[in-house]
Amino acid sequence: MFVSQSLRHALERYEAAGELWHAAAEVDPRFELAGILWRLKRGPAVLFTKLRGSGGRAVGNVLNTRGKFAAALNLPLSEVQARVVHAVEHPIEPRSVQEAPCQEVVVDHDIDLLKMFPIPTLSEFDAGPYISAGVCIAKHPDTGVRNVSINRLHIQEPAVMGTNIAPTHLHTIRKRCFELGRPLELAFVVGNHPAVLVASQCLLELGYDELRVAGGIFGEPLEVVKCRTVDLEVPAHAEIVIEAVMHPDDLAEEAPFGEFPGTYGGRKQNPRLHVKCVTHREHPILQVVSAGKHPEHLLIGGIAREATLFRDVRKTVPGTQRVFMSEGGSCRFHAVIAIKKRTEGEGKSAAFAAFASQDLLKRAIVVDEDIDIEDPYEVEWAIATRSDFERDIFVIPGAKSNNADPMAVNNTVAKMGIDATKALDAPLQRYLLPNVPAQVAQRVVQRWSEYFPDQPSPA
Ligand SMILES: Cc1cc2nc3c(=O)[nH]c(=O)nc-3n(C[C@H](O)[C@H](O)[C@H](O)COP(=O)(O)O)c2cc1C
Ligand SMILES: [Mn+2]
Repeated sequence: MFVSQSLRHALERYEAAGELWHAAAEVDPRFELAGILWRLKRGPAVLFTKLRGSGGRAVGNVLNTRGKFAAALNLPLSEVQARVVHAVEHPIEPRSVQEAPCQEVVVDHDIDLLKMFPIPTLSEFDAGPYISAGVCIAKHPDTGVRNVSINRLHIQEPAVMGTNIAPTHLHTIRKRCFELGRPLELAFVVGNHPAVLVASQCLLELGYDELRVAGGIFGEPLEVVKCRTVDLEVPAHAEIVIEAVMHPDDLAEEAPFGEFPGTYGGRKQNPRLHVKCVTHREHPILQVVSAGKHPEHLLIGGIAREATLFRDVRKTVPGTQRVFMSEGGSCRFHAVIAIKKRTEGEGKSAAFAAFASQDLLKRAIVVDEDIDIEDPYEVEWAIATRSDFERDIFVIPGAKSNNADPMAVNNTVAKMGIDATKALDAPLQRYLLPNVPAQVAQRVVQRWSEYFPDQPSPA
């Protein structure tokens, strides 16, 4: 199965599935574009070709549903988690190419980002226009190993951007560069295949090049090309690459910005970036990830975080079947974990392993494999019928979190585990699900049109 590595290829697949709409009227990148993406928050991707101001093209809602990720990879939805877990465990080294679509056009003077691209303003109280889907490529100065993240970009001057760096690998890399007295070179890659976005969000150790996960997801090396003015390589099939440099003590006011927990991040003194060069495809498409609790931002991180969560919990509980991070928990704070329990206590072990795997995770519900973990009704039912609230719920106060959680104090927060697995020593009939015998249920389905000839069969 061949999946091309470009955003455009993913859009072609969406188009064929009726999952790409084209906005026919002129749209203002200031709020109006985001308003449309909010209204279609669980709907199709939208391509904007008539944008007020700079003109140019933009696309949003590329990864606002799990089904889109599956479609972009030509995979059934049920196989997506296993594919990303496999990619994390069997990453593939990128392959360098000499010529790349992302460098069809090279602009290294008179750069004015707002004139070049239809950069949107997303939320009412945002500090200004932001590039929200920029995949940030950096290199550790000691090891030369690449690091990949997504960092928002506030357009502050024609060729100056502000960004925000949480306590991530990028933060460590920046600090180390400045200790060595060197500027930090960065490339921001905008307009990526969904696999590259998901790879960028995998929680792996410092020194693990996340672009290798993109190769693992594709099943072949991701093609990369050398940047023109910085010593970095970037995905060759991207739409736009912004090559930039950061200097020590060069800070400016950045934010507010609508953030993923559905809160505004307050104004801060944050690093500035000086743009050296912009390269792009002909007629580039600016990718927009909606911010502030929109499912797209949540899912990009959620799909990636589920993969490493699954891997880590399975190390402790080998019977781990599946994990799910719900949008209600911002795809960061809450997880449901299905296990095939072998020994008593494994429900709690799974929750411990989950908390150890991810700082931001603060509620882990562990259920048996018969529960559909994506269905909140089923999960609630498991808690109601299989947990004793004195014995099976535990709270760990003051555990490690980080400041992306609006409830964190000194980067700590309380974590709650709920073991909603069946007791292994309980008599079997306690968990027997009342229903008609299986053969009768089957016969009812077969005879349905005899009972109700004029009615459609229920799903
Ligand atoms: C759409 C989107 C925007 C993000 N913006 C930021 C940001 O501005 N600053 C930040 O520190 N993390 C941001 N993140 C989260 C980081 O990209 C993520 O934590 C990443 O795994 C960090 O990688 P690293 O530890 O390898 O540097 C964003 C994530 C997404 C999906
Ligand atoms: Mn990293």
